[in-house]
Amino acid sequence: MPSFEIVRGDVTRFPAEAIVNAANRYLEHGGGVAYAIARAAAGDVSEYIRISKEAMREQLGKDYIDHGEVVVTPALRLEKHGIRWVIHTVGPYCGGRWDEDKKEKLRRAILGALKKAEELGVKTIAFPAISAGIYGCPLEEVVRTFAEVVREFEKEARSLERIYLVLYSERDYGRAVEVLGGG
Ligand code: AR6
Repeated sequence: MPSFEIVRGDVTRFPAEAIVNAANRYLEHGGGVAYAIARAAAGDVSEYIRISKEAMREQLGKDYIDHGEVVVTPALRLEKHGIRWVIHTVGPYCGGRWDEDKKEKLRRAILGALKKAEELGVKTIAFPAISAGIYGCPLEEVVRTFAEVVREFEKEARSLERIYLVLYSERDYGRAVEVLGGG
């Protein structure tokens, strides 16, 4: 069964075979962790947007992603950290609110990325706190949902050995550890 660990760090340089991007449905990596990943991977953000949109057309046959669907792009320059793939997934927009519908959308976004990681046969995957930034979902609820989905997924896991939730700020890291009762 894979372990679930909460760590403080920068997902663009986290040594996991697959990292997850908190994307929007058009893969326009305009801000937040999406922009950081695109810039670190390709140097030029618009180039990584082009690569992402092309991958989306090939993999999904359309030009947008629904919650639960994912698109995979190569890690390019991130390979120097041992990263092989970027898995793009789309969490809910909350704007400070939280309810069952948002939770279900986040659940699907996380699960979609975990399933794709299994398909890719990777051992390690690192997630940012999807939807807890620009999309305004409460961090505590996001962390709680991660823990639940990972627990639910554990039985299905074959190749995955370690699942990381990477918190960017010390403060968010502290809050996340507290949610899970001391980490
Ligand atoms: N490593 C790890 N976590 C990070 C990093 C990093 N380098 N940079 C930011 N975070 P956000 P969302 C954290 O806003 O809420 C984009 O424009 C950040 O502190 O990146 O899902 C997309 O294109 C926060 O906790 O994603 C979408 O339009 C978490 O990552 C929209 O933002 C997620 O914050 C998606 O919004």
